Formats: sequence, C-alpha cells, structure tokens
Amino acid sequence: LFAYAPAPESRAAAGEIASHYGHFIDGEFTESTGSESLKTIDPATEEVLAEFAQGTEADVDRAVAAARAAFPGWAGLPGSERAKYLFRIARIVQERSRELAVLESIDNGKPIRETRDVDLPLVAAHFFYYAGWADKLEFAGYGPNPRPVGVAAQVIPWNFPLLMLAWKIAPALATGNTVVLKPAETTPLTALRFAEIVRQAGLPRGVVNIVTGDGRTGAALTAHPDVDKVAFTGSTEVGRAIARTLAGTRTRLSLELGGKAANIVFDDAPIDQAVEGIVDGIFFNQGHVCCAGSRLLVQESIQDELLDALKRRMSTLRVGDPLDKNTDIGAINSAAQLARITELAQAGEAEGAERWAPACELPSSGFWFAPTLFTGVSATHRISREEIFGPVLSVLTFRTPEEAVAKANNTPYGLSAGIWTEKGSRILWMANKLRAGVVWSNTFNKFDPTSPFGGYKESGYGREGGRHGLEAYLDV
Ligand code: TXE
Repeated sequence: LFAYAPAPESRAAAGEIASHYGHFIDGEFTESTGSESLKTIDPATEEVLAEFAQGTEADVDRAVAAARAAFPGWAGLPGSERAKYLFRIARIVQERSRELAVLESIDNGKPIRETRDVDLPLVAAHFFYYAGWADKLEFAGYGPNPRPVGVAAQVIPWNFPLLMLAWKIAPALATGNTVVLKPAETTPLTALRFAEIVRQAGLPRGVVNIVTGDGRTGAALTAHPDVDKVAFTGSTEVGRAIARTLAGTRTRLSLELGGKAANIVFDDAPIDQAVEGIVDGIFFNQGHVCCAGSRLLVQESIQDELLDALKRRMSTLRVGDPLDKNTDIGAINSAAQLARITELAQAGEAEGAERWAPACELPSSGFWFAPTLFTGVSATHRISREEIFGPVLSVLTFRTPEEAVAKANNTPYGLSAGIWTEKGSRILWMANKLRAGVVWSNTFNKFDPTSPFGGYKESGYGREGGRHGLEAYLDV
C-alpha cells in the first residue's frame, strides 16, 4: 500500500565505459598482439557495452614476464610497505564503490542492492583484512619466515567478478606474490576498472596484470611454464582440465569449483526466519552462487507449512531491472547460462518433479528466469544432482537427522550446507557429519574475509579467506 519506490540508480554513475579495451600489462593499458575482439553485453538489455581483447599466447607471455620482473622487488619490500598499498586499494574501492557497484550491475546483471550492499563492501573488507596480514606473516602459522610462491596466474568466473578478483589478488599481494589475472569473458569491465585503481594506488609496475579473453586465454595462462601458482574459480569441468594440464609440472594449484548445497530445515526451526534463509540461499545473485542452497531438505512433518510460507514469500520477489533499488532478482548473466538453466529445469519436469513459479512478468529483452521451485524431487533426478547455477530450488524431505546427513552428503560436491534448528547440540553434531567446507547454521550465504572458504570432493581444494587463505601463496 505504501510501496517505497526510490529512483533507480543512474547508469551514468558507472563512469565512462570505453568502446574498446586492451590488456593491463606492466602498469600500462596496452593493445593485444592479436586482432580478435570479444564483446561484453548488458544481460538486462542485450546492449553491447564494450569490445575487449581476446588475449593471445603472446599477450600472456608479456604479462607473465612483467609479473616475473616485478616479483623480486615486490617480494623484497617489507610487509608493512606492501600493506600500505593494500590499504590504499581498499580505501579507493570504498571511495569509488558507487561507480564500481553500478558498473558491476550493468556488466553482470545482478541487482544494485547486492553490488552496493554485499559485493563492494566485501571487496574493500578483503583488501583491508589481507593488508593487516602483510607485516605479520611470521604469525600466520606457516613457520618463522614464509616466502611468497612467485608469479600467480588467477582465473575467475562471472558471478562475483570484482569480489572474486579481491579474493584472488589481496592474499597474493599481501604475501609478496605478483599476479596475472584473467576475468571471465562475460564480465571483464570491473577488472579493467580495477586496473585504474592499481595505478591510482601507485603499485609498482607489473605487480598486478590483467589479461582479458575467453577460455583459450585462460588455458594459455594456467599452462604457462613460468607461472608458479594457479588459482582457479569456475566450473568443475574446467578445474579438472587445468589439474590434468598441471599434473607433472611444478606449478601449484588451488581450485574453487561447483556446489550443490543442502539447506536443512528441522521441525523446531523458526519458519519465517528459515524461509528468509532459504530465499537468500537460492535466489541471491540469481542463484549464480557456488555455495547456493540449491537443495532444500525439509523435515517431513513441517513440509506443508514451510512450503506454503516459502511460496508466499517467493510471490513477493521482484524480478527485473538490476539498477532498480527494489529488484530482488536481476538478469541471468548470459544467454548460455540461461540455456543451461532452462535445459535443467525442463529435465526436472521430464523426470517427474513438480514445477512451481509465482506469476511474474519478465522483461521482453535480456535474459531472465523466474524464481522456481521443484517438489517431488528424488535423489536420482538431475536437478538434485547437477549444479543449476540459477534461481531454481529442489525440495527433498527427511525424517531423522541421520537421514538428513545421508541425503545432504549424497552429492559429488562438498562446498557448503545450512542447518536450521533451535537445538545447539544438533547443529554441532550435523556440522561434524556434513562433508561441506562451509556450514552455516540459522543463516545462509554469509561471507567474511576472516573466515576460510572452500570445498571438499568435486568442489575443489585449497581455502580462500582467513589465515588459511594465505597458505596458497606461501612456501613454508
Ligand atoms: O564456467 P567456466 P562457465 C559452473 C556453473 C556454470 C558452469 C559453466 O555450474 O553453470 O560452471 O559456467 C575460464 N582453462 N560455475 O562456462 O568455463 C573462463 O574464461 C582455463 C561455477 O562460465 O569454468 C572463465 O574465466 N580457464 C563457478 C572461468 O574459466 C578457462 C563459477 C570460468 O568459466 C578454461 C562459474 C580453460 N580451459 C561457473 N575454460 C563457481 N565455482 O562459482 C574456461 N576458462
């Protein structure tokens, strides 16, 4: 009745978007040695935002050489000096956060409320947190004088473009490594804008290099013989390919891959709070979240009550313009991702699960998918086994805690899980039994730079965040 309708965020706040971008190598924006360009589009309108370079092997060579040349100087700085640069980056990110949030929403499709209130604050927090470690590495628990590994090649996905960049770059720089980072081909713009921040912060040349391009550039970078460490976040399939390539080389690898998290609700959980957590768990960021709570495991006795409340809540979700401050669910990041989600949802129906979505009008151009619920899902259905990476929730039921654990662990993945119960002893018992790198209780999708994040099984290995996140970039 009293709908609060703030003005939409202005596109102009994103600052100037160039029509064409090259790479950022050795402190300079530079053209590619090749002639191929890719386009990045606004997934909410399908409008072309910019062209950018498809990085060649020669571009990757130049970037790795720049990082190699910068390494001794950067590694040789006292930690307190490296910390100053990281603090400076963190503060500039804060100062430019509106610009970066709008740019991210336009390039990725995610709602401005999320980029403004989640992504950007976490990006700054990550740089602040690792700045604090730079001069205290002897207390990190990896021996008295841990050393940087060298040149890090970092390949990131499109779901949290700037935040994944921060997760990769901040710990690498704090520990004295130099980096070559490749953003995803559908979301290169905030990484290229970050290159400006690197210059603004006065980082020595070559410490951070950004090379754009698709999987071919990623493959050239991760297989480069002068790279000491590869950090990859993306699909399990590509993670496996990189691991195969690096087997038998000296290059170290950490992988953060897919997930199929269970959000487990017991009959004593406060229903309204659990419904908020379920909605946040699967519809946050259009479900493009590796730790998304994509399987709801609900105790049989409260199934009807919980699903009624969940459907009522889903009916209030607003899907649409990412720059509208009221939007809950923005655009799907790409046509390819929309096709993947659509195919899996169709498979859900074909295998006999019951599909439900609230009535909601989707914009006529752009890539959209309504928040969707599947009931009557069995453990053998594809929608309960495969990562959908979209706003699609599969509901399964259980009777006992033991059954909940068995069903939650019945997945090749092991990234995260959620437990909703008032019973503390049950939380601890469950958390120990769940094969998941992150377990939330009575909340979901909460992130903090002080806390390690990473998976078991096909969700990858290595941890990012916290003190444990330093290990990937240190030689003990
Ligand atoms: O991932 P890719 P895509 C999952 C999710 C999604 C599916 C496919 O289920 O539906 O993967 O997404 C680079 N060597 N996740 O195709 O291809 C690529 O350029 C080196 C979960 O977008 O893995 C991009 O920068 N790099 C995930 C990055 O890898 C290569 C996030 C991710 O792209 C490469 C993203 C190669 N051979 C997708 N091929 C998560 N864990 O959050 C591609 N790339």
